[in-house]
Amino acid sequence: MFSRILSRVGLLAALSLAFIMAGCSKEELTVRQSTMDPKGPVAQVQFDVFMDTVWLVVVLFALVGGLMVYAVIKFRSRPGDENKPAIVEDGHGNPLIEIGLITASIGALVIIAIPTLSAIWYTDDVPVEAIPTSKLSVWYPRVEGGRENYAQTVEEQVLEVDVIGKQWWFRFEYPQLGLTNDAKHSVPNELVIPKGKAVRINLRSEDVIHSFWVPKIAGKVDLMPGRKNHMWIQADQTGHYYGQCAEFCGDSHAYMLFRVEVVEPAEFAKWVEKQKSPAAAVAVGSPAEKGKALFAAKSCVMCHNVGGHFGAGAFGPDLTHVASRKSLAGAWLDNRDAVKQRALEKSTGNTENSVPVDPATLKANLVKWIGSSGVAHGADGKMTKDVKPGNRMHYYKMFNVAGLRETNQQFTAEELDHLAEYLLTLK
Ligand code: HEC
Ligand SMILES: [Cu+2]
Repeated sequence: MFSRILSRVGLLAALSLAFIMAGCSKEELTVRQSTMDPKGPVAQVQFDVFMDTVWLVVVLFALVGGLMVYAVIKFRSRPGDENKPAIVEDGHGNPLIEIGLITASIGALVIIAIPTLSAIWYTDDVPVEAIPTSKLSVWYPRVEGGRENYAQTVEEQVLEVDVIGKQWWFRFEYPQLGLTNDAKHSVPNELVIPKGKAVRINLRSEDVIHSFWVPKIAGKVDLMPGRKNHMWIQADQTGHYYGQCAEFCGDSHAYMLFRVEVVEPAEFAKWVEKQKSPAAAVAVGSPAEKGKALFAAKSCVMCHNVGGHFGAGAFGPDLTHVASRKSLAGAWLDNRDAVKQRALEKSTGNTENSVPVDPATLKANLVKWIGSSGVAHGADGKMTKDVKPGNRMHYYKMFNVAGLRETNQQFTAEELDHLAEYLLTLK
């Protein structure tokens, strides 16, 4: 009887273990947001802390579980035990074992605390080791100096990025490079960084608490209203990485994603220049020209900046280069061909490989987004379903800005097409 139960328990344990291990297969490690697949030093340190803890806990589990199994088998009831008293008399215990166990528990906590605290310390700001004082930097001249000149060195050799959280999208600014919202050159939803370069991330929020998390590169630090937080990241392989707001922040929190595009340093320099270039002129008489007129007439211009065309808007994402980005609306809408993307990921076994923007998908996304964001009413007069519930485009439930509150815009299919055609020219 006993051995039958034991063998069943054993079978169940083996099956569960098989299921758990299936989740750790190499194939599954290539999922887009996996903390088990670190691609930079910060993610690596965080992963190491996790694994240190796992191994320690495995040892503890084996010890405690082993003792328990031993006791269960050794002291099980045997034939002839009937005459013994049912309840064994309590002893006083063994002070040596008690003190030993308390000391061992404290020891285990200390062992976990050492890598944990040093990892927290490491994540907090760019360490001296990550600053390439010995190498000629692509953007900044060589700076001598170790820890003494740390502050100055950081300023000159580390790329600074301000990350601003908004409901429900991220805005990225590069103050050293002149890419800021004030200068009308901010970058929504896609953080572009050069490979192998330490990047200091300054985190702020313009409304509620959000959190910055790119599982393969680093995470997570909160963006707090009225407070400046910071961390640093570095990515050692080029590619397209997937990030996510990791702190509940309202209706569309689940749709508040972002991307990190890691590129070669030379490509990064080109990208910076491109961000500063204004939008091209639209062809006279084209659908895009009609769309441009609608952009001014339908209040889009109040919230969105389009460099060289419209400069008043600062509240919504900068649209000057919207057609060059692989995602839209807090990276919730993907502008790539989903089938081709999946095929590429499968064939290369790497989710960081990316196909380029697909103009047809981008256009469909633009029409869908503009036509559903609290603005369009169907033929029956009912509001169409939001792509992102409660989003701050057009309807202002939260900020009562005169003239903007519930603008109740309506668009015909043709108008949506023209607006999309215009935005498609903003490469
Ligand atoms: C009241 C301010 C406001 C107005 C007016 C407005 N938008 Fe927006 N727009 C936003 C906000 C905020 C977002 C970001 C929404 C999100 O991702 O949650 C956004 C996002 C977008 C995006 C996606 C940008 C990206 O890179 O993710 C496009 C495209 C866009 N708006 C186009 C338009 C057009 C076209 C109009 C006019 C018909 C318009 N917007 C009017 C505030 C506004
Ligand atoms: Cu958020």
